This record gives sequence, C-alpha cells and structure tokens, in this order.
Amino acid sequence: MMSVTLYGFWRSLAAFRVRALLHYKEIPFNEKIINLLEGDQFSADYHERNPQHVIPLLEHDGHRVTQSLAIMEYIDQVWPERPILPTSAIERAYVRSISQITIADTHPLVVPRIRNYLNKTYGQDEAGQASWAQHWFNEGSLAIEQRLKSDGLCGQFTLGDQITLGDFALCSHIVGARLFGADVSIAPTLVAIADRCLATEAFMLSHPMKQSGAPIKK
Ligand SMILES: N[C@@H](CCC(=O)N[C@@H](CS)C(=O)NCC(=O)O)C(=O)O
Repeated sequence: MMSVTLYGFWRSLAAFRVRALLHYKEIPFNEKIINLLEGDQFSADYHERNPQHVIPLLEHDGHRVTQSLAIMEYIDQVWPERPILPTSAIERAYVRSISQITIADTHPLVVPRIRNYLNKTYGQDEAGQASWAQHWFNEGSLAIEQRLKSDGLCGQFTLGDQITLGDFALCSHIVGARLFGADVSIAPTLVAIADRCLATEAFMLSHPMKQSGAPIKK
C-alpha cells in the first residue's frame, strides 16, 4: 500500500474528522504536525503543499488532497471497506447536508485566522473571541439538533445505527464546542450521537486532547 500522510495539528477539528476516519477504516498513516499556533501553515514548505495555508492535507499515492470533506470522500472511494456514504441518493444528500452545517457554516467562523482577525482588527481579546466562537457553535448546534429531529433519520448515529460521514462531522462539532466552552446541552440528540462516536476506538484515538502537543488535563 502506498504511504498515507496526514498533515494535522492536535487542535484542528478538520484534521480530527479525517484522523478519525483513517482510524475507523484501519488505514495505516503517519501524521506530520503543522503547528498552527506557531504559524507553520505559512512556512515555505507547507505553502508549496497547500497554498491556502490550512490543514488538513492528505498525501497518498503521489496525490495531495485538501479540504476535510473532499479528503473523507476520497478516502471512502479509495478504501471502500466500511463505507461512510449511504447508497440511496436521498440518504447521501441527508448526511452531506447535515455535515455541511458544521463543516461549511460553523467551523469556518472559529478557525485561527478568523480569531486572529477579530483580535487585530476589532481588538477582541481571548474572552471576546471565545464568546464569538460559542455563539456560532450554539447556532450550529441548534440547527443540527433541529435537523436531526425534523428529518427523523437518525438513530444511534446520524443516519440510523451505522456510522456515516455525518458522524465524523457532527462529532467534530461537539468536540469543538466543548473545547471552546459552548453549552452543548442545548442539543441533546446531537450530544448523544457524538458521545456514542467518542466511545468507539477510532474516535477516542483521534480526539484532539489525545494528540501530541495537546495540553495535559489536570
Ligand atoms: N474547510 C476546511 C477548513 C480548513 C481550516 O480552516 N483548517 C484550520 C484548522 S481546523 C486551519 O488550518 N486554520 C489555519 C488558520 O486559520 O490560520 C476543511 O474542512 O478542511
């Protein structure tokens, strides 16, 4: 098998989604750390790999794939065992749609470059940035909770009782919300699904706080 390299960082929610999928599919990989707090994403070497200066990036078989959603779908196609996309068109649309609430509509508002901009341009200190992040996590949590209830397709997981793409996205949402101190109790169905994911080995191993460089919990 060609080697698989994930460029990630302990705190990155997008890298967490991809790392969890690699573990879920039992794909051997090595992870190279891009320390976002030290600005490694702007280094010349990383610029050549991903001129957008964001992680995750997956290297496999001479290919470079960016954007966690694209990476997860790439992985699912190249390693079809334990598929994460349902076969019916409507269920596929459902898991992609619910995933995008966090991947496209929530997470981009809380990434370092946004928080740095809030700080530099609008003078928001750490507390101001945390309150901003909590607001957007709450909006996302409520939107996802509503969809889980109204679509009526979830079970133990986002779609019925099997892990799908939706679970990698939703679990990263809750892990991020907790890291930023948001009140996740506003979305009990979502939390129950995320905690079921976090009880599995793949998600547990991939959790941001279990990665090298993460602060030790006292
Ligand atoms: N939509 C992208 C998000 C990529 C992204 O913004 N990643 C963050 C870490 S989770 C990052 O590298 N941020 C660097 C920065 O903001 O400077 C994905 O899902 O892969």
